[in-house]
Amino acid sequence: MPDIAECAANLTAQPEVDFPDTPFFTGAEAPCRFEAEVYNCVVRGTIPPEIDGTYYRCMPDWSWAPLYEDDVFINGDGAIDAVRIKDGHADFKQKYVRTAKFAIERAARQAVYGKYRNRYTDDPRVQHEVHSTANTHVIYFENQLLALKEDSKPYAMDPNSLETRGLYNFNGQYTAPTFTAHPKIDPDNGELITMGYEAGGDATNDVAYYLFDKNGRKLEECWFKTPYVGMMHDMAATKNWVLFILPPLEARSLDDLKKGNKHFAWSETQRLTFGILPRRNPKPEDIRWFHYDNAFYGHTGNAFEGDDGCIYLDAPLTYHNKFWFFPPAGEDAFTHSSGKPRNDGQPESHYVRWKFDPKATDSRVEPTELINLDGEMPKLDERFVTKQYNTLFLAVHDRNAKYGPVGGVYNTMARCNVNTGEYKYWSAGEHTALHEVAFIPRAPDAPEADGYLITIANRRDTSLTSILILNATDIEKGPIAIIELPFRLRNGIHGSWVRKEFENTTVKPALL
Ligand code: V55
Ligand code: FE
Repeated sequence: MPDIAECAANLTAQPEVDFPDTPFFTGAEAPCRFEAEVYNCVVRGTIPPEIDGTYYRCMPDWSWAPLYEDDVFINGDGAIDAVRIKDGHADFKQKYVRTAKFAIERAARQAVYGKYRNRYTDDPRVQHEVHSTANTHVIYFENQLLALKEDSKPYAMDPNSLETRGLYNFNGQYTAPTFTAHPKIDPDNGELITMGYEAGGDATNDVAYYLFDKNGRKLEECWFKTPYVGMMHDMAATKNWVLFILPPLEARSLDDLKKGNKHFAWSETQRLTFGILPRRNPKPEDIRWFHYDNAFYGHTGNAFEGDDGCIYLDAPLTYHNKFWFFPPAGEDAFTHSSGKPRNDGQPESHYVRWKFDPKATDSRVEPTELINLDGEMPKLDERFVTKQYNTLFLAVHDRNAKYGPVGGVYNTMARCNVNTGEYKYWSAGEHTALHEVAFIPRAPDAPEADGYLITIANRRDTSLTSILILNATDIEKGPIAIIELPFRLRNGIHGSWVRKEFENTTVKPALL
């Protein structure tokens, strides 16, 4: 008589939920597909009483088996986790963003949207302009959450209930169809510095830069053209400048998209390119381009202005295509060399500083190494965004770890001094994937990087997820509190810590 395991193995899942048998969809990355609420989670240790706020993060979580087996991790439906912490207790909530895609596919009871950012691969039932999965970052602005995906405008959500309120266009002031997942908020005046790329439509080299004041009133709008169409995933800002970054992940032509190709392909000839634009009163012709070699840029650490009038940009620099799942056109993602670390003795990546002199006559820039660590998902004390800073938190990959990265998995958190290159770290061990950290200041006026770190740990040994709180000044001791969830989450992308103050605000009604 066959036992339950044999019976299950012999029965095929219904087609709409028969997920591909690949690392993106199985084991620790099998879709969760639930919404959840856990009141008063099990907490080990002590959550410091001064921590009062909510940690939000985005997790791509497929509702339906993808129409194309080779679709990429970053095309899963966005689910938002919220961890409300108050008086040493933690309550957890998780909800899908009600995107147009989510609603249309629920009605169809199967995937009908096609490949990542390729509308020409959709089932004809889609018939919707907006393709956002809202799966990349969630920020707090104007008393609401904005769930972000760089191919669309934000989705606004209620910060308490996590209900989706709709697409948000800043009350008609934001007309570009796309919006970065990495806008910057100036800690001194609350301004939102943002942009959309491919803003003239798929595969166009138009970028729309916008500046909003803290109440969401538009201060600046400037459209300009880039030298090529790269995946402009992150950006940077200083007090007087905005920085745009083009890595050589090049968008395919409209014709290639219509043939069903992936949206991006790694170019082995395009150069990592940087553009600087005045933050205030910019004109399209003001943009100044700088370039380096063919290399990968993922996320910004920080940017600031020096006393010498130059602009500095700090970020990890990777010497191969970290987004190996977008190989050069016509090449195989799993085997092509551009997606693998080079073996010429150069580090895989390190944290570097770029210097841009607005008066320079030479457009070539060279990096200076700050921290000799191979890492990504840089985070800082966000009270120092746009300003000179000392401390960086970086997710790094412990070489002894058993599990390789699927969609960017790290298991170690480092606290780095960007001026000396020194670092301390804590490794969760080989069974655990750590999410990017968010920094929680100990008090509003605490010194830089004096506070706590919050992050999510996916344990492969127990198949359960925990939320970790570390003392940021004592990182190597590991978590001081562990919030245990009674289930497993998937790896997420980005998150935000939001102090308690939204609770007394009225929520704005004007949405698309
Ligand atoms: C990134 C993530 C995305 C995306 C483009 O981390 C770039 C980089 C989660 O979605 O669409
Ligand atoms: Fe990102």
